[in-house]
Amino acid sequence: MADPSPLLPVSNSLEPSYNPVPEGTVSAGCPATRLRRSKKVLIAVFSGLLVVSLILATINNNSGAQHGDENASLAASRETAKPETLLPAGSRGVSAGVSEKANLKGAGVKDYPWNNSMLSWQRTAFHFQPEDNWMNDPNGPLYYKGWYHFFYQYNPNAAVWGDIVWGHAVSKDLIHWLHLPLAMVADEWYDKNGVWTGSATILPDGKIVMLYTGSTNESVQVQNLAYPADHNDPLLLRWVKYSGNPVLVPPPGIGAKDFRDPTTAWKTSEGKWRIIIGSKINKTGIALVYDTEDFINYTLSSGILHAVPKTGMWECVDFYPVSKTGQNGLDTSVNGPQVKHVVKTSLDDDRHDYYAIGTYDDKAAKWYPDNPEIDVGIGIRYDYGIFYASKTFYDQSKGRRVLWGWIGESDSEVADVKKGWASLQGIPRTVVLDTKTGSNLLQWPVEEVESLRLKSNDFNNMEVKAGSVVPLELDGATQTSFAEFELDKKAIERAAESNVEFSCSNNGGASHRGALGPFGLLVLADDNLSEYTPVYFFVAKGNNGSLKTFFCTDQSRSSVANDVRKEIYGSYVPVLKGEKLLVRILVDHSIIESFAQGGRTCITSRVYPTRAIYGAARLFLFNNATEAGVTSSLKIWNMNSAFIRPYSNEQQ
Ligand code: DQQ
Repeated sequence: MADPSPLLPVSNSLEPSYNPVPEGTVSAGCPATRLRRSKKVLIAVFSGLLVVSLILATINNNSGAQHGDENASLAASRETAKPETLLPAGSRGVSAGVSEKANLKGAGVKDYPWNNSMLSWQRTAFHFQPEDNWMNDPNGPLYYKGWYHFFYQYNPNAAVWGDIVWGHAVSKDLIHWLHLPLAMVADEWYDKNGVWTGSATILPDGKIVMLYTGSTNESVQVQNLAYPADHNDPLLLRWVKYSGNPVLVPPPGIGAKDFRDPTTAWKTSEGKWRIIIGSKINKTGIALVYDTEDFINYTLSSGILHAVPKTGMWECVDFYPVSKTGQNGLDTSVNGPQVKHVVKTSLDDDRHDYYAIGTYDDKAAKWYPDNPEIDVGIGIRYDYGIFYASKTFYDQSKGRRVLWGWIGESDSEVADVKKGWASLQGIPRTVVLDTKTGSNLLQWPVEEVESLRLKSNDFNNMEVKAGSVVPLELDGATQTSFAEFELDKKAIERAAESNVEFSCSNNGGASHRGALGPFGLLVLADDNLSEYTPVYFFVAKGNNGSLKTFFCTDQSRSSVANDVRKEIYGSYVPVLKGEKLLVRILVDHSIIESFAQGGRTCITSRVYPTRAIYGAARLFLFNNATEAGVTSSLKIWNMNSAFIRPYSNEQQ
């Protein structure tokens, strides 16, 4: 057992509102303890009132935030098609204080007779997955002594959420992974009901501290400290939980199940460390701020970093600087006039990740959105498909900020259990500010994924007439492709005002025809087009001649199976003067990740075809516009598989 003593000097801690009951403790306690406690509870209640009133004051100040201007930004079409057949499973996660997979139960949905060959095809070739069972949020990603470390929420016992511990894997390049033993299991009263999400901070001396949420034996959400048992071990195999855990309990006024997912810490101008933790008060989502010098004792800041009414519980908050000028990533503590700060929240209520760009006031411990109309949780999303509980880290080896996101399943839980696994991680993405628009981020698959490229096929200036489908002759379905599209300029000029009210999810998908769209690619299609997933653009024209471009994915015909979700989603994508329409797509069996205009708008889908699989999966260009022809050039690569397997000593 490694040294469980504090990492850093100890000071007096603040009195919590929650008196933890370690397992085996008789809650009646001795009279002396009770007396001492009741005094402290009074103090806690008083300071609780203070904290709550400060928080409410901040919330009132923020309450002017409204939904975004439909015409002004990426947020223009916040779209979440909610198929009527979706009913929440409502059992394990909800009672523990987190949501879980929406499941296709009820409403007469019958299980499709999936066979082994179909289910085996769904497993991916170059996306990170554990060997089996359930995975959810990315946790504590970091780069240390030549290895990328990836921890993740993992159920070692089943392909559904529950019994959550920390899985662990390492990689030299973020693509090929070696599975290591579990990093942390639920073996203490303060994480008995789950070792939940957390983040890593690398201290100036190179040491690592990990803060994570524990769901206690009483399902109270507390924050715990852990650190590597041996900092000389590049694989960071053994983790020690601090003997004084928990280091934080829900403060007064905050629900016992509304206090989770600590961020990576950053330095304040006073030289302290600062973290934020997601929570809510009534329906207002908030990020609580704590300062610490030693990761053991914390001061709750006088208020909150930020709050947005009607957004509900904020899970997995993230906070980081982006450069206003360069394309490099920034370490979390960087501040100054050359940076903007991003706040991201994962909204428990709709299970999507929203971000906003704004200004951070270090002294006041506050953050203000550049545009309150597209504040966090009511504006722009990282991804308009399936993408949740994401987390960034600063990769000091390449000077970039890398984003990990959990990609859940959209099939039935019955099918997940049958195939023995559920969930993927998206290909890690670099994130930078889009300095051309200044109002959105650019997300792009890390360059290392390009090392998997095999044979490429080029198609130049393909004419795709209005109302046509053009097959692309390729072999092998696991692909990555770049495609650019140019609409016929004369047709654009000719077209009358069209589809000004367009939104991806409310316009009938790729089969709905407008003057200037939809056009794009049919991915994972079979020869007879009985199954296909369109990834496409749609251009709407205003009466003043202005064009507005949308980027969408339509899963309504992705599978003949009935027990999978078949949503149509997407959003507005900014297209600047002189830019062609560009899309990059990564197809890896049951996942399609699409990036429009260099990563301004991204969509990740999970699809479960029954026919368009293995050698039968094909790719088509399509143009379903009524007026405009399209010219398209494409570069398509077959992709190799990544090595993702258990670590063995020979690899050392
Ligand atoms: N998943 C974790 C929580 C987090 C949620 C539990 C988000 O810490 O809030 O598995 O998916």
